[in-house]
Amino acid sequence: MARNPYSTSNTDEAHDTDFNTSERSKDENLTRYRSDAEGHDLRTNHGARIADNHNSLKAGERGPTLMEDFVFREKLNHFDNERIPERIVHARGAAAHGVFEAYPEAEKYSKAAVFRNGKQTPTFVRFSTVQGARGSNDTVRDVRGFATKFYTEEGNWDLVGNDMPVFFIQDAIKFPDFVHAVKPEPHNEIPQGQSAHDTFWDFVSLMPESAHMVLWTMSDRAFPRSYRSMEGFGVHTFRLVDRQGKSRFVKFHWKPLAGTWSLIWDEAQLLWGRDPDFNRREMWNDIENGDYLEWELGAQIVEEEDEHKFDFDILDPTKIIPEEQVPVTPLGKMTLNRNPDNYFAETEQVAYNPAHIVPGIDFTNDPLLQGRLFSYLDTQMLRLGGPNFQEIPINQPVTPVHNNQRDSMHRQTINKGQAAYEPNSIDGGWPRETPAAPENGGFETVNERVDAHKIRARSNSFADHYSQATLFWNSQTEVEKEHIIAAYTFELSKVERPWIRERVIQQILPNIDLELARRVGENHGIEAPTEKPAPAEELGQGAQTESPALSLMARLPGNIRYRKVAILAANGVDGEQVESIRSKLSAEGARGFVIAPSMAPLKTKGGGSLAPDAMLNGLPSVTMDAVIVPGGSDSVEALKSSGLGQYYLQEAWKHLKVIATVGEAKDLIEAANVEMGDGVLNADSVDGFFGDFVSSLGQHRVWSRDAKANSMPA
Ligand code: HDE
Repeated sequence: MARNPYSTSNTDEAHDTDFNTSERSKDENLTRYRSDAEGHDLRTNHGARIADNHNSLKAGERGPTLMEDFVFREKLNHFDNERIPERIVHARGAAAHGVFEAYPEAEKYSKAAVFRNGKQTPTFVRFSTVQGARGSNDTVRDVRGFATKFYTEEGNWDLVGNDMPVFFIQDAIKFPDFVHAVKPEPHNEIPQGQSAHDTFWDFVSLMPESAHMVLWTMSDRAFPRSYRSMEGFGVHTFRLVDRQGKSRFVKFHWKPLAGTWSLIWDEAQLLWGRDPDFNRREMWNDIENGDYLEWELGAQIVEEEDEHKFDFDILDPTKIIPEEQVPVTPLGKMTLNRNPDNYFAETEQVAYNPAHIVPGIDFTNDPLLQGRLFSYLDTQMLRLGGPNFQEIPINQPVTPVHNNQRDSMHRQTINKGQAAYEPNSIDGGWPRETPAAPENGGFETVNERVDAHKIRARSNSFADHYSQATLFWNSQTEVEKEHIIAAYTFELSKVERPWIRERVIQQILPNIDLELARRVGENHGIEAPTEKPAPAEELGQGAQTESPALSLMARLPGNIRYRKVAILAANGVDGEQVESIRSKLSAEGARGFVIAPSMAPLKTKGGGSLAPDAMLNGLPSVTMDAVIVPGGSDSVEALKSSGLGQYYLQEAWKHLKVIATVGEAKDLIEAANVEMGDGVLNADSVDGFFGDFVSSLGQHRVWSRDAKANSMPA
């Protein structure tokens, strides 16, 4: 069993080496804290067995409860104190354990143990939304947090990133303003989990540096279909330091091996009601089913001497480095393969901090990153109740931890010895410093020369606020552009003050693209200017006008792995077809769910019995990626006469999903008033459509249907 990293047994060795750093090392470290009640007696917190957990101690059967009842008092007292403050941002999250395995290439750039060729490092990843409360919805229009704790053999490295590569502001001093503006408004705490309100648009329309990131959040990236289909980014420029001490600038990327696919807005909104836990539930179920989530970690690597060769400042967190200018070098692969045992103990109590780095990784002077280095520990003191939260099992490194930090609330470690200071000659001089080294060394900051005046100002190199927003806009497909126009239109429709809407349409959007401003303006009856109003330095002059990698469509997987497909069925369904559909789907790595009017076992056409997985309103079409309706005339008739059956197809059609029917199931399409063609398939056998079904679903949706989708009343 792995040792408790806080255990105090000193050795005379120069380095701590007696610890386990296998893939499972974090799991083994957690094992000692796991508690399983099976076979155990019910006891109080001080260990006394409880004889009656149903009745408090009273003065007579109908009398008052007695103060003396320690069993009652302790139980209520603990319950009354169960809650801790939720995160000020990123309150709603879901997490999973995994493992990161380094590729051979990685160790060329960093001496960190996590990047040693083939090295396996346990990880714990928490995905989150930003704006909403802990109990809000998963599929809101928002940024997603993508925070990874690597339990490396040299200490924890936290890569606390997002699913979008840029941020709203350039300097951390504006973070409280930004968060106050985006959070529910202070007078009535409305709206929850959304940016569609006055204070958000007021702030961002007064802060042109936010234009690029706001544009990302108006795209369909703002509601990922699954965590597994989401990119991740470290956002800031960091440094990797190799064994020779050479430092290079890097931007970290998580590339999902499943490709990138998102929800669309109407679907995302409906999911708030149909399944507010949509993303977390899917990740949980997929992991339980062995369908693990996988990403490649990559880095865009920039030699120090190339720092100034770009037409933007690489320290500006509102900028990307286009992948066409610096390609992403893969460094390793992460697989999320184990659900937490306990949400509170692990997902809620985990504390990420961008300041947690290890030798071989370093910061840059990005002013947003610099501010973050202060903020996380500070907020965690309040949230987790003092400085000893590093001892909470999920936060412990797999390395031993020895230093002279002592005491405070809830200290668990029993530090032996008398000398809680260094240097000392009483406890043999332990614990001792470790000099920096190519391997197993102490942390050494990159020896960057900083020679400057103290100044409270923004660098001129941060003045360009629009050229990359324009680059993003130009890189979207027509469908993506339409969705962005619809998003600005919708969001601004929720803004009550006309001058804020006007400011966005007349002073921000035209600087990104005149046509974007015109279209959104048209939908609001506000005239957009015909020339870009911002000063030349804010418009910038991005040398690159298009970056295909910025389109979600650039990484459509082409296959149907992990897709969830509804198989609509009622009594009389052709059972053989159901089985054939299911097995063909699973051969492609997708999953079929039999969805029926009720949960009663279905009688199939051939006289067999089939257990439904869910009811029509239990797994509605918004929770599925595609729909197949097998034949069997009684089944088709039953679905036709059900409002929910027809609605299933209408909604799926509206959301651009592939719909396939076998034989007489075509009647359901007609009854639902859904047009054939454009991803609505029919054949006499499952084989007859399955190839087309796979190629359409491999594109995630039937994009060619987008222009007419709004004609469907569903
Ligand atoms: Fe955070 N951020 N942040 N942030 N952030 C927090 O720390 C902060 C920023 C991110 O799953 C807080 O423990 C400042 C960028 C994630 O537990 C807090 C600034 C990026 C998470 C905080 C930023 C992030 C947080 C709240 C501007 C992407 C959730 C609770 C300088 C690169 C981690 C907590 C989890 C959480 C501060 C901007 C990512 C208040 C001051 C940029 C994924 O400390």
